[in-house]
Amino acid sequence: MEKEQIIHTMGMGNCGGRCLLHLHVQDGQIRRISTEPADPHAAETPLTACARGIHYHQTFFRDRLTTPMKRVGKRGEGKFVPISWEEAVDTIASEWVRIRDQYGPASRYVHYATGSSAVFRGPGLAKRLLALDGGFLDFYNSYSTACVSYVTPYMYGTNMTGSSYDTLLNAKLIILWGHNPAETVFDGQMFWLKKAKEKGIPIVVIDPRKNDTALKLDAEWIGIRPGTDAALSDGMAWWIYTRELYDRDFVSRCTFGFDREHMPDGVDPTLCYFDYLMGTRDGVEKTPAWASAITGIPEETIIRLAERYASARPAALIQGYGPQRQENGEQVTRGGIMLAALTGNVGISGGWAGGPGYIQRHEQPHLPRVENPCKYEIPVFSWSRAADCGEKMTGLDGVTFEGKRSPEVHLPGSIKMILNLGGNALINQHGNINETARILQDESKVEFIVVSDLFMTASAKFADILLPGTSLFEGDNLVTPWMAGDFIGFINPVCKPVGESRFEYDWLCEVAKKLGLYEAFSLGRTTDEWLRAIYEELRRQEPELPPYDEAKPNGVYRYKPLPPYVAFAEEAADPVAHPFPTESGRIEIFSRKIYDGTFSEYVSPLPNFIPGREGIADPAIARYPLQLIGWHTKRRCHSVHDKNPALAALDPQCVWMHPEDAKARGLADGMTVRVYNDRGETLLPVKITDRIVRGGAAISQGAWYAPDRKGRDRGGSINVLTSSHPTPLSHGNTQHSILVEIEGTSDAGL
Ligand SMILES: Nc1nc2c(c(=O)[nH]1)N[C@H]1C(S)=C(S)[C@@H](COP(=O)(O)OP(=O)(O)OC[C@H]3O[C@@H](n4cnc5c(=O)[nH]c(N)nc54)[C@H](O)[C@@H]3O)O[C@H]1N2
Ligand SMILES: Nc1nc2c(c(=O)[nH]1)N[C@H]1C(S)=C(S)[C@@H](COP(=O)(O)OP(=O)(O)OC[C@H]3O[C@@H](n4cnc5c(=O)[nH]c(N)nc54)[C@H](O)[C@@H]3O)O[C@H]1N2
Ligand SMILES: [Mo]
Repeated sequence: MEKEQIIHTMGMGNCGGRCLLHLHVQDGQIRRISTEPADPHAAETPLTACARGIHYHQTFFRDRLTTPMKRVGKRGEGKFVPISWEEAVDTIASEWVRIRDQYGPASRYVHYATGSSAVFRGPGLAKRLLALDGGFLDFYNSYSTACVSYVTPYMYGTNMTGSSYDTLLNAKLIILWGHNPAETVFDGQMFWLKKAKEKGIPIVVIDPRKNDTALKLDAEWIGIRPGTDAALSDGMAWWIYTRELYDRDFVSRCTFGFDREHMPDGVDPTLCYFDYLMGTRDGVEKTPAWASAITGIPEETIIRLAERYASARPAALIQGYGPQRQENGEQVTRGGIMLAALTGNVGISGGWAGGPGYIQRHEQPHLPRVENPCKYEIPVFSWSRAADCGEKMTGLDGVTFEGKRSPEVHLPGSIKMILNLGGNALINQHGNINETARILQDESKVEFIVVSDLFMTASAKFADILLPGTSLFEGDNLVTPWMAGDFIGFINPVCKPVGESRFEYDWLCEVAKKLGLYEAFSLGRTTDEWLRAIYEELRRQEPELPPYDEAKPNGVYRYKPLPPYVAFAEEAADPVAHPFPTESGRIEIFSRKIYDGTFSEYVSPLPNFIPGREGIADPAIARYPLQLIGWHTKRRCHSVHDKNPALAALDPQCVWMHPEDAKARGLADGMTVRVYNDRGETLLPVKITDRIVRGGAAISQGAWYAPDRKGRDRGGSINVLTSSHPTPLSHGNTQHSILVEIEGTSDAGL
């Protein structure tokens, strides 16, 4: 037996963080994975792997795709025969050109795919080649932060709203609002929250579920009805305003749209937020009692929360991205920012500005951009509509031309070719699986689909050409922090690609050769040469970085420690000398841009509560009385690791239900139930728990879609129940807004 060798590398999944992996390799195989210990006294966030990280080898080396294949059955049926790489490349190159010539560049689309979140990866490379070859239909938004990233610039003029996590130790109160970093990681935020807890800082969690973070931090849990968060922020604001607990000085110096004195010219001043709270126009005061009836939170709890938040200065109200994956998710984000501004918690250490919380203190490495000659973009969540009937889509559906969105913009046609490289959002991760499958099964719509993946996923089954990709253990790469962190990661492989699998760059180079674009595409570089060039470019901007060969074997380079950073510190201290990067130079509570805009559905210029399409005000609630939400579970990274038995045990797939709701339906814990609505159904065990609010239900997102012969999902895949309806302003995903009914079923067999 060979002596054990330890290879240092870093995770590159879209799992909310980055971890240092120590691969214990013997005889060419990973025997086990260890990680850097979490020193509770560390000055910087440790890059400690979670349960997923230390089980990666058990995910990535089983049931792999090993040869290129072409479809032989109907699309989606999953019938394939092996082909040579030569045939795969020939077919891709010829379809690529045929579709460009027949339908134009805007018919070619590279789908959102985050299986690899490394710097040098399939989707970015495919876009590079398409851009050199006439162009492609690009997308904006993500499945992660569509609403929050779209709408925060309306208020702050930027998405860079994050402070460094060490500042949380200066808070006097921390509110985690639809935020569950115990499972979602957020670059080690729990490390700082645990310190805050030890320091005695009170922590409150607002979530329809008493989530793992609430348990781990022994935090106070306030259960809220899904999709009603903006009513809670309105009710809190009413109390803070009418009891004069707000930061008058900050509001008058730094904000726009709270009061009549700070409203745009030519706009009726009674359209301001305080008048909305007082019901000047609609006769409804947005009192805590009003908010209580909507949110299901007792009135006294709302009042107490409002008082605590307004008086505990500084206080950090941190929203996760869960609540903004709701219908009108925009309003949740805006409500959070509004509260921070109302209480003067912006720009001070221990406060929190809200928004996506992006922070970047070092330059990031990236593939050099090639300009895309095709100037159309769609919001990513509407891709299935663009595949179905793209020619009907306009600016009102979010289509942009040269970055501008107006009702006159028309998408020239539908998507005809899809490249899905390292993603499962063709089926499993997109809204409304049954609808999407019907669209993709129709070969007269999308004519050609290429998928590169490691496994036979639900999306892979819809490929015309299915290619075996390589995992993080089979190639070099560079990796950036998921969101917050002052380091750069290096991926060091342990073995050659499994079977005939290939990294996307290798076969894209061959496609480029067929197109006569090899030189322009590759610049004659191998992957290793590209990584070195990208790193050297970064090193020019960040001279602190050591030479590549020196840093790489460590798996990480940590930049020298930086002092704590507070977003908007200068703006809040002196908004005249340092205006916020908005039109008014202030935090915009009232949005003139929205007020003047044209939309296909109602969009409010204020951060107020709007019930939303599939929610408490939907008449369908009579038939489907339960509000189902999803969450990102610790056992998976989206759909990845679903088949890893070691991780399955961490959180067996089930639907959470409140004891009263279960009792009313005669359900017992552990029994197989049918969760259904008009879009689909899934059969899975029920977990009866008072960790979820009454009237709510929850299924963790990401489980593998597994239809039985009758077309009913048996995998616990939440996306058979979700819709593809986008939010009104951002056109973001609404995958946490789902009305369902749940019933017992004796039909547990296949
Ligand atoms: N383990 C794990 N971690 C991950 C990922 C993963 O797949 N697995 N994915 C990563 C990625 S790409 C992303 S974008 C992030 C996602 O991060 P988030 O979007 O923040 O994660 P979610 O779990 O969807 O939602 C957070 C919490 O919001 C709650 N929630 C849902 N609806 C509502 C609502 O209407 N109101 C309120 N108040 N709360 C609500 C959920 O119960 C959940 O506890 O996570 C990252 N981290
Ligand atoms: N209902 C519901 N749906 C959701 C969400 C939700 O909260 N609720 N969350 C949304 C969010 S935030 C996100 S970010 C998306 C994520 O959507 P996706 O990016 O589609 O996420 P994954 O399921 O992780 O798909 C990654 C795929 O890449 C493959 N893969 C992994 N590593 C590699 C590699 O190195 N090379 C190649 N070629 N393939 C690889 C994996 O096998 C997997 O099939 O899902 C969204 N979908
Ligand atoms: Mo995400």
